Amino acid sequence: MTMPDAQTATAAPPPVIHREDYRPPDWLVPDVALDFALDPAATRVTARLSVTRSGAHNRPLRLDGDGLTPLAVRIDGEPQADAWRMDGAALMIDLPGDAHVIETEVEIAPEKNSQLMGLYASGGMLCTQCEPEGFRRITFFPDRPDVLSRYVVRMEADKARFPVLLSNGDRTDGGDLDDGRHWAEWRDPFFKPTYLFALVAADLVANRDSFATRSGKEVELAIWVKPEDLAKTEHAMAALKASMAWDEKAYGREYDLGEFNIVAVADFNFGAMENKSLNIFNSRYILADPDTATDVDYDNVAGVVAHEYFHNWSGNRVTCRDWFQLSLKEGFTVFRDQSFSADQGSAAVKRIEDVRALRASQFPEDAGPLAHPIRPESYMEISNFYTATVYNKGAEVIRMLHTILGADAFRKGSDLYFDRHDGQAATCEDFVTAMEDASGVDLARFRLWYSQAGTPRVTARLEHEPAGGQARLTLEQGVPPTPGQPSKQPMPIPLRVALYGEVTGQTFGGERLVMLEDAHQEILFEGIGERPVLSINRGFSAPVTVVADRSAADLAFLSAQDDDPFARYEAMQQLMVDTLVRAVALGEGDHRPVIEAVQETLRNAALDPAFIAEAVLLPSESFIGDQMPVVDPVAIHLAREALRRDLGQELEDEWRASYAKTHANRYEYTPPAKGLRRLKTVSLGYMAASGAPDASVIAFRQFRDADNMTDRQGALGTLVNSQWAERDEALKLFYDRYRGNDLVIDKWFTTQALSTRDDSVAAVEALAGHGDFTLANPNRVRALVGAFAVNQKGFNDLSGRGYRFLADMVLAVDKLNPQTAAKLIPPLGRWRRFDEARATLMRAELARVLATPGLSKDVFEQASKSLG
Ligand code: B3K
Ligand code: ZN
Repeated sequence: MTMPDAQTATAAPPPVIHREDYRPPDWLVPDVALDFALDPAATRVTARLSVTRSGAHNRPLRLDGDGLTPLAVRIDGEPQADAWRMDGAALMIDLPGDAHVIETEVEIAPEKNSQLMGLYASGGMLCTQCEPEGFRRITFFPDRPDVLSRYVVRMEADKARFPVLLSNGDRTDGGDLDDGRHWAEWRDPFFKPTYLFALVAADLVANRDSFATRSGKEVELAIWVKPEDLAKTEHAMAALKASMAWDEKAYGREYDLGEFNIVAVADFNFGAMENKSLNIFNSRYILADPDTATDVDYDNVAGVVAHEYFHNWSGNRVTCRDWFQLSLKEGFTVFRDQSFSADQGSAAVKRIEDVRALRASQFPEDAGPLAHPIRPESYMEISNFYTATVYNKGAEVIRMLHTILGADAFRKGSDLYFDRHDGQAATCEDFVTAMEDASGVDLARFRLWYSQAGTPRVTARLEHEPAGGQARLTLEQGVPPTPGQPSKQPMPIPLRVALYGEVTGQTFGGERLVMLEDAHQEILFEGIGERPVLSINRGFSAPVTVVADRSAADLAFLSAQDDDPFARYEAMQQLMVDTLVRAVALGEGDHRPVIEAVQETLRNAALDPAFIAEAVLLPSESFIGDQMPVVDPVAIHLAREALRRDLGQELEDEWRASYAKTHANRYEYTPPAKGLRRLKTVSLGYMAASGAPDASVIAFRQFRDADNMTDRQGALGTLVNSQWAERDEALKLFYDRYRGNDLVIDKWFTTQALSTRDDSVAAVEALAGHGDFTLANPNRVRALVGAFAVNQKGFNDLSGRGYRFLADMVLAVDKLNPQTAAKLIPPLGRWRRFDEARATLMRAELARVLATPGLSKDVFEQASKSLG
């Protein structure tokens, strides 16, 4: 007998599910009829499943359940007491024939559902979230994505409380009942897995519109919100119509039903959900008006609306065979939404933003204890794998396919994939095979991107032989070890490369695509008469770290000359990072090259202000930390602030000129106006950093006089980091103005949680006791706790208070909502990157979490893996 370990002393660790154990379903459910007698306190769900045996076997029918008690089980219409049994939470039924009709009845309590998975109540409405495994909290069913069914849904509810009754597909019937109740029937003709089921019962109003598809079909569109929010749905509606048109043009994908509904809810675990024809959204990704939403919010609304709409093909028409294939739909759909957004505005700025996000969330994941390939090999709780790796690195992998194959062959591949797998539950392998078949390009080694975790590190060295006019580019790659993968094979890495003549400023023969396939590779360039400067991984053609050892002068040259906007941005970032890493190591730094490069960029009238704003911003404290062997958050903060101050002081005239130039706008939501607003607040930040005596007045004036949230929040962010007298007044004015508007009050919490002042830990602790703080709403939890955990200075306070606060919050949230609690843990898992004192404190908090009885498997998995 083995002794129980620390975890099993309280409860057995959750079982680990392995990809290689996949087995096709024993039973299929081609048709299902659901009947809901809706009530927040007690909803009766009757399910009628036509089941068919798949293959020759005599295994029972297994219907997953979670917290359900069968009140009745009927087989082919006959009540049965003995033919079924429970296996844990699942219902097992032995069936004699190959096809039967199974009926079950259960009762659930949506208003008690704090996990927000399954059927739950939010702000007086009833709605569902089923992905990945929420359907089993509604009724007994084979709750796996490879069981595809046609649904008929009948629901009834109190008409006054729930006048709107929605489900997937088209509404086919409905009417009034006795006692003030009414009913509706919805039919979805498309086969779909359980995770795409949705139902909404609510008192909402709709912004209605329509869209004519390219084949001339008229689609009724509706965005359902609370009456007071109706005026904030125009942007989402415009984005929806633009997405529908874009998918026809870019991918040849047309919408396939007569209705498309979107419902906004205030309590939601994620951003949004692509349920077939009934998307359910976190309201923060639907509602936008100039007074309450920033430009970033507007962009996010459009991006998420597009993302969920695009899932209709990449996810719904072709779905995933099992959850290990999640990146099949998510990586591809993120790539599609990124491409859509790039087409709507500045493609260069969009690429910079996407790479910034990848580096902020995915690179640390790849370098830490939770690293996993985009197609994971195992999990305890699949909800923990809706990660930046599966989504954002997954999108980079699809982008690399696009780069390697070229746009035309990629499009042939996606057409083949959709045609071949329409109506099926497919795998990542199916996707790569379709790309391979359509293009004729051998992608055998490319598949390593699906199986190997870790960010590859590419070292590049350029040598010039002036006599022979040759340049030799030596490339080396290594993929760092990650949990469970101690050694790696070299990956095929597409690198867009150009060489610039130092004197002429011209490229030698433009750009070329170099495929780095081996651990070591040399590329010879001929006809290079003058000293070349290396521009590499242009457009961020591969999700790798490049170490190119370029001088400050070369980086400054590229930041001013490169004709690839991303490479230009990247050169500036590298110059800043090199300067700051050196300053942290030596305690002082030479700021001159950065100051001159920033000055040159600011003075370049040919550049888009949105690009300038991105280019002159210093890299984040966490990204600087990622470049160092041991992160020293205090030294990084001080070095970064010193550089900010010098930039502010040395270029004071430029910042003032740029502020003046960008200041006098009336609000409009267009790419140029957005760029000006961004540059305005960046300029304000540098004016504040310079210590100019009038900066507080200018910041407060921007805050007070703003005719839009971008300017107002931008100014508030500057004020909040300061010691100025205007700071508290601005926070109070902001709160008073927006009290009761949850999405804006979230910003009030976040702005304070991100403050770089010394008192931020204490402020955040106090905010957790504020009357508006609640653990029940995931947006609010993320606004305060999630934001604070990325505040490098405050969170890593040497007292350990930041770590303790986070662990306390994880434990408190876990009791209500395990999914949201588990997402808070990763910052504590970065302990290996810190000094001994901080690492010890972080480990102690992880250990305290793990020692707590009754943990969810979500939190158990993340905390145990993080502790290592
Ligand atoms: N597919 C959903 C994910 C919901 C998962 C919740 N744990 C959102 C999206 O990627 O579109
Ligand atoms: Zn998605």
